[in-house]
Amino acid sequence: MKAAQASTTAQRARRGEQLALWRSAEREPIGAAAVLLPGFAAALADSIPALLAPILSAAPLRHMLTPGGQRMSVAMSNCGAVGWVSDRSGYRYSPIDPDSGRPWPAMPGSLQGLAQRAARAAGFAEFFPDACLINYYAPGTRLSLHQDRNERDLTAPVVSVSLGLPATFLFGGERRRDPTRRIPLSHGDVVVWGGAQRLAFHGVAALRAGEHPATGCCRINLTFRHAL
Ligand SMILES: O=C(O)CCC(=O)C(=O)O
Ligand SMILES: [Mn+2]
Repeated sequence: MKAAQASTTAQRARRGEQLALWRSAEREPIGAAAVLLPGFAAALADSIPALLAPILSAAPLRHMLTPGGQRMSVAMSNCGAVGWVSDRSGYRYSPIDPDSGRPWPAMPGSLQGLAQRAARAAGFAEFFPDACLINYYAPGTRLSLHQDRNERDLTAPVVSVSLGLPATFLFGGERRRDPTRRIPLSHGDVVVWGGAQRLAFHGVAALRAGEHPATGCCRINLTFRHAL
C-alpha cells in the first residue's frame, strides 16, 4: 500500500514536471549554461516542508561561522552523504554534522529524483547529487554574491529549488564585478547552472517579509550538488 502510494506521488510529480516544461516559457535560459525552470518542482513543493521536518529535527538549522568569524544570516542544515559546512577553518564538505557529531540525515529519494530530473531538463543528463544544502531565509536575510566552488568535480551542475516566499536571485558572470541579472523566483521554481557557467557568481537579494501557505514567513532553498 505504502509503495503504491509512493509511486503515485512520484508519477504525479513527473506529470507535473512534464506539464511545466510543455507550457510556454517553462525553460528560460538565463545564460549559456544556466536555465530557470519555472514551477518545475510545483508538484512536490507543498509536501517538501513536511519531508524536511524530521531532517531538521535531527540536524537543526544553524547560523554557521564564516572563516572571517562572522555569523551567516542565512540559517543552514544539510541532508545527504555529505554536507556543506563553514567555520573558522574554512568552507568544506563533511560527512559529519559538526553540531551533533553524527552523519547528516539521508537525502530523501524523492528530492534526489527531483534534482536529477531538473538537471536532465536543463541539459545535464548525468547528475548524482550527494549533498543537499538547506537554506532558511527569514525576512531581511540576503546571500551575498559568491561562487559554489567547494565541490571536487565542477563538471556536475548545481540544482537550486525555491520554496515559500518569493525572492530575487542574482546571477552574474565569472568575475564578481560582472553585471548581474535579477531573476524573480517563486515557490516551486528551479534554477540549474553548470558547464561554462558553473562558477558564475550568484546571490539572493534581501528577502521581503510576507506569508506563504507552504513555509509561513520564510523562504527555503534546497541546493543540490555533487560534492565528492
Ligand atoms: O537561495 C538560493 O537561491 C541560492 C543558494 C546558494 O547559492 C547557495 O546555497 O550556495
Ligand atoms: Mn551558491
